Amino acid sequence: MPCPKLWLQPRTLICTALWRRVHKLASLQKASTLPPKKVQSLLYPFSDLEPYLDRSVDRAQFQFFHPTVEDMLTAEKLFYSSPSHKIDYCISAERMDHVPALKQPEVCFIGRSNVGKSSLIKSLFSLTPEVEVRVSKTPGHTKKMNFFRVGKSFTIVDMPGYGHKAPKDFVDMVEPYLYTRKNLVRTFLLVDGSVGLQKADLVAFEMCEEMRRPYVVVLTKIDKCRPGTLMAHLLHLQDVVKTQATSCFPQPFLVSSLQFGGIYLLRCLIAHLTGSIRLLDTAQS
Ligand SMILES: Nc1nc2c(ncn2[C@@H]2O[C@H](COP(=O)(O)OP(=O)(O)OP(=O)(O)O)[C@@H](O)[C@H]2O)c(=O)[nH]1
Ligand SMILES: [Mg+2]
Repeated sequence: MPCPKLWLQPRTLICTALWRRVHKLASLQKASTLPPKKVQSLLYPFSDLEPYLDRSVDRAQFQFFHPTVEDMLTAEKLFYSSPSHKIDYCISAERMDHVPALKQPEVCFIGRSNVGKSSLIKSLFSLTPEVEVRVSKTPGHTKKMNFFRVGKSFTIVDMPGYGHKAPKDFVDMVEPYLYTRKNLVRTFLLVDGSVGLQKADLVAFEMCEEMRRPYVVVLTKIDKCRPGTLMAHLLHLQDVVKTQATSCFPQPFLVSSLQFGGIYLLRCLIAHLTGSIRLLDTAQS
């Protein structure tokens, strides 16, 4: 416990406030001190679902990207801000002519309103809590395309959601970006893992397929439902990916932004896709 007197000093107060805001599971290094089973579940959330999967189903499709803990630790370093590697909010754009002219590789997060796009980005940036990513219970909260720079390594873009309470100009705003943004290396299409695929998600799949640009599906809110239910949603999604998608990475990623499940793996995937790290061996299990 800090000396009570120190609490009265403004600098210490600020530092304490920042320190407080860093979640204890934000860093893999800290998470690794938990019991092994918990660590496994946080690092590779699919491992929790395996017992619910029929023996005949090939596990490989859920684990193509399976980096080592060392790789994840290397990726994690990119998510710490420093004077030479500044992580910051850059700009909010409503139209393409407001979009910043950045050359570094970019990834964006799309999905239904309330699916957890901003929460996921907030969780990715949880090692740098001074970067403010706004989340809300109310659907339709994010109204513009919000750009966050991760040094010179890459940019992450938080998009407004589609579906319920989407901004009126959603299509005019997001589609041109997805079609024309040259440095966009991957789109992350988020689907609510606790409710499974909805009609609006299928429309988003179609849009991503029309674009013919590579995208990855992420199942969010995995903490919100039972493993059996999540498994059913995952298998339905896998079926759609296999039968209807050609530009989608065959492995869906599972995350809980509130409990940090899958966050370290996703940081590593982003670092890898943007060419920011070199993996030791992706084929390892
Ligand atoms: N239980 C749980 N709730 C989550 C998770 N991720 C997000 N939420 C909640 O879902 C709600 C919506 O989260 P946001 O991140 O604002 O969703 P969004 O997709 O950015 O929504 P829009 O900006 O409106 O499109 C908030 O109440 C979050 O706390 C998660 O992993 N688990
Ligand atoms: Mg949002």
